[in-house]
Amino acid sequence: MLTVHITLIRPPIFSSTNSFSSPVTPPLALAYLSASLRSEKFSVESIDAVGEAIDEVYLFKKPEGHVRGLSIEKILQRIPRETDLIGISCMFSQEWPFVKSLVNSITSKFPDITVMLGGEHITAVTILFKYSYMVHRNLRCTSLKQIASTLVLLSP
Ligand code: B12
Repeated sequence: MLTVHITLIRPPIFSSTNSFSSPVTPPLALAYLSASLRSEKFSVESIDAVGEAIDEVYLFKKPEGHVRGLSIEKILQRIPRETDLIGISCMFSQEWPFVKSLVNSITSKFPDITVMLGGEHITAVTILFKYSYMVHRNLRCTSLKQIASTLVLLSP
């Protein structure tokens, strides 16, 4: 049976240029999600964009803000070729414009890979996203396990 490979991404921290702090925290969501997915025998890789470039801060233009962590280009380089599904966490609403740019870059570079979003911003604005979690290829799934299992069923 096909082993579905999942890449989980915790995006960099996005904060206002006027902010005095940029709280660096461990990626708890990725830890929980990857442990749960691994227990179901899915193959999982995590990209913690904050932890992997904790001292890198750069200016993002639209909207203007400070980004702490890996650049979008470096995140793209870390996505393994064998990945079938990419899960991106968006915990804070102020991160959404940046995360949207990240999602657009990922879907342009990897048009065949299913991208799923989750986390508190996505859950909070279900009106915007239609389902608890948005998937760019119209697959109506509400959990990573559900979508990963769907990919297994769709495989030859
Ligand atoms: C701990 C916490 C903090 C900590 C650490 C945050 C962190 N980065 O880890 C600290 C104190 C630093 C903090 C700061 C802030 N916080 Co805070 N925080 C929380 C709190 C209490 C718990 C979050 C948590 O760790 N949960 C446990 C982890 C495991 O859950 P999780 O990350 O949500 O992930 C789960 C799901 O969301 C989902 N999931 C996550 N990602 C993905 C991805 C995919 C693909 C899928 C399928 C599922 C999925 O699965 C995970 C496992 O179940 C929440 C409220 C709450 N009860 O959740 C508020 C909360 C997230 N914080 C909030 C806010 C507003 C802030 C601040 C902006 C406050 C401020 N004015 O400064 C700052 C911003 C920090 C920043 N990075 O810029 C709001 C966010 C609202 C919003 N829509 O933006 C919340 C929701 C509280 C609230 N109701 O107001 N916070």
